[in-house]
Amino acid sequence: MNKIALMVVVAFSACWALPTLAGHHKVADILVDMPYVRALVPGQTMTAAFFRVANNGAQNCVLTAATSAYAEKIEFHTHQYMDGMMKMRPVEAVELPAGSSQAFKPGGLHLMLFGVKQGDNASAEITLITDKCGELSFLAPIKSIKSMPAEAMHH
Ligand SMILES: [Cu+2]
Repeated sequence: MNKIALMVVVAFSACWALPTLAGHHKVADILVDMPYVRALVPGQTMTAAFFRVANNGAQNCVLTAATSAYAEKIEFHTHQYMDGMMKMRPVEAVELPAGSSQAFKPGGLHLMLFGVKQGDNASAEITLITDKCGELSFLAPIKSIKSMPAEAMHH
């Protein structure tokens, strides 16, 4: 009788302890907002993805890589003026300190997708990999960008 009573007590205390443990081991919250992938231009195999990523956790994170079944390879890219021209440059990693956010946007930091196959996908699942804050997968709709008005106006 005594043994059974003791086991019940142990089982109960284990249950009570669980929520506390979960709270202590919580990883930083990484959130992605408004993601989209630029639709492939016919004849091309690379494109870019854009979104806003925020670190709402207490831990500083570094985005170290991105993967997707939609692309053979993904790199972080940024734009930089070189020799009077805007050029894209690969970046090894993107720092995401606690409480900060980063915009991946046209003309700035972006995800470069290589080896993309033409298809009728409506969206692409992308996974961001961090050093200490785990991985985050999100669905990015594929949007076609219409003709560029700024270019056309030069003629
Ligand atoms: Cu690029």
